Amino acid sequence: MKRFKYSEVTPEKIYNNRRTFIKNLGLAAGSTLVGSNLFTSADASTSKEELKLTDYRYVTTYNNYYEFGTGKSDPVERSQKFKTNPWDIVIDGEVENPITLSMEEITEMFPSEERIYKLRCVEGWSMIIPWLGFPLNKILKKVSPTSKAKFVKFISVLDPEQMIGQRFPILDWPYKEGLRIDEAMHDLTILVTGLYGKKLPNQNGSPLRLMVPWKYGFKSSKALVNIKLVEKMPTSSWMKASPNEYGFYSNVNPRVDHPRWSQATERVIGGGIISPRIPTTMFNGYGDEVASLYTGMDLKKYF
Ligand SMILES: Nc1nc2c(c(=O)[nH]1)N[C@H]1C(S)=C(S)[C@@H](COP(=O)(O)O)O[C@H]1N2
Ligand SMILES: [Mo]
Repeated sequence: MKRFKYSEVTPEKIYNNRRTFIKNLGLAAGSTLVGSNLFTSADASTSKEELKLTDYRYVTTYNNYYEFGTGKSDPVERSQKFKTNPWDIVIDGEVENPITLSMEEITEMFPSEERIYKLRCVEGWSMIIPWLGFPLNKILKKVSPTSKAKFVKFISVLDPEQMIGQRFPILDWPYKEGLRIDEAMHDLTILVTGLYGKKLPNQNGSPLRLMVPWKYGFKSSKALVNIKLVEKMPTSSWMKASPNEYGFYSNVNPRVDHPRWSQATERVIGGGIISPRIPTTMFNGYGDEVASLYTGMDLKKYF
C-alpha cells in the first residue's frame, strides 16, 4: 500500500470507475489510492467526469468569497495581499475550556490529512477537490462542550480595510454559518488548511476554513476567526439575507429545489468545453454516512 501523491497521480490520471470512490477517499482520509482495490472493479454506470479531480487552475480561480466581491474571479484577483499571518482562532461559548489558538498551534496540534471531497455549490456547479485538513471534532473535543452546546456557530473574519466586499451591505458581515452539534462532530466535517498538497490559497479561505461535504458550499465558511458552541440555532448570513431561499440545514438535496432554480443536476467545473451536467445526488453522495443524522426529519421543511 502506497500513499497517494500528486506527483504520481495527476488529475488526468485519476479517473476512476467505482461509485464509492469519493466516499471511500473521504473516509479513508489521505490513504491508499495507488495500489488499492479502488481501481480494480469497473462500474460503467458512473461517468468519469463525476470522478475526475477538478484542475488546480479552476479550484483557485473560480471562487465564491463575497468579502472580495461577487464575481467568480474577484477572490483570486483581490485576495493575494490579504494578511493571514499572524492569525488566531477563538473556540469558546458553551465549553469547559475556552481557548485561543494561533494557526501555528493548530497546525502543530492537529496534523492535516488528505480528503477528496466534492464541493456542490447551491448555484448548481460542483468541483472535486483534494483538501488538506482535520476533523473539526478534534478541536471541539479539546474544549469540552457543555451539555448546553447544541449548535456550533462559525464566524469569519471582519476586516473591511482588507476586504473590499465588506464595505458594501451584500451580506450581514462578518460571514456567519452554523451546524448542529452532531453535524459538527461528524467525522466527515473538516477544518481545511490546504488543498492539492499545498497551503490553502487566500481565495479558498486561508488560513482556515470549514468543509462539510454533504451540504451546499456556502456552509463552508472561509477565514474563520471564531468557533462558538451555542445553545440556540444560529442564524447564518445567508438565512438572514434570504430566509426562504437558504435554510439552516442546507443539505444537498436534488428533490428540494431552490425557489429560483432546480437542484436536480449540477455542472461539473472544468469537465470540458461543453461543461457536462450530472445528476445531483442526495447528501452530495455522502448519504451512507450522514442520512442517519436526519432520521424522521422532513427535509423539505428543514431545508
Ligand atoms: N467567508 C466566506 N466563506 C464562504 C463564502 C463567502 O462568500 N465568504 N462563499 C461560500 C460558497 S457560496 C462556496 S460555493 C464556497 C466556495 O469555496 P471555494 O471557493 O474554495 O471553492 O465557499 C463558501 N464559503
Ligand atoms: Mo456556493
